[in-house]
Amino acid sequence: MTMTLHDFPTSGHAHRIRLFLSMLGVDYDRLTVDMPGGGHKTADYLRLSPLGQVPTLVDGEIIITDSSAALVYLAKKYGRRDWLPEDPAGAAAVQRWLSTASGELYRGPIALRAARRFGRAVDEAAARSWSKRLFEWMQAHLEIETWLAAKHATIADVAMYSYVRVADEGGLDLAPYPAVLRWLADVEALPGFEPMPR
Ligand SMILES: N[C@@H](CCC(=O)N[C@@H](CS)C(=O)NCC(=O)O)C(=O)O
Repeated sequence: MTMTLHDFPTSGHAHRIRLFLSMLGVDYDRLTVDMPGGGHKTADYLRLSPLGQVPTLVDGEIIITDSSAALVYLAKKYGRRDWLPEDPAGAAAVQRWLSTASGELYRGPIALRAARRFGRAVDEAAARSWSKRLFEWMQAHLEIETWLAAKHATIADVAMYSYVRVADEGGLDLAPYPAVLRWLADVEALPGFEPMPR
């Protein structure tokens, strides 16, 4: 049975999953949720996703309502240990960045983009401060390492890519972080890459 991704084009959370499915070469059906019309808060959609959030990945009986969880699921399902190492240190290194994708990335660049593009009420000073701390850390890490969590690309890179790529939509300039720009280009050169819509 073909998997279905409930998504929204400008959602970076949804893009993470589309990007990984494309890199894996896996076919799936795509259903656009009418978020501007409140389609993510209807009774039908809330039965799938109790928090009323996009994306949701449905694979038969299995329903996954979080982008990081979906990346883990797909890596495990398709047996891709290169994308999700199973040794203790390797798995922890990936998890470190999955947590960052739901934590500091969300509090910083994602919040600023949501404020500018979708009018979300945001503490801009706090979001700018989180963004600076995050990008300084990524810059220092990527000056030494090619990828975020291993000597090769992993789902950590997929999870972090989408919203870092469109950080400028939140008024953030990546020019002071050349190693981050180099890393973005390296993700874009991976087989099966699919761009984040603007
Ligand atoms: N933890 C979720 C967060 C998803 C998320 O925040 N989605 C946004 C759209 S990009 C959303 O549905 N916001 C509406 C809401 O939270 O009510 C994930 O990683 O997939």
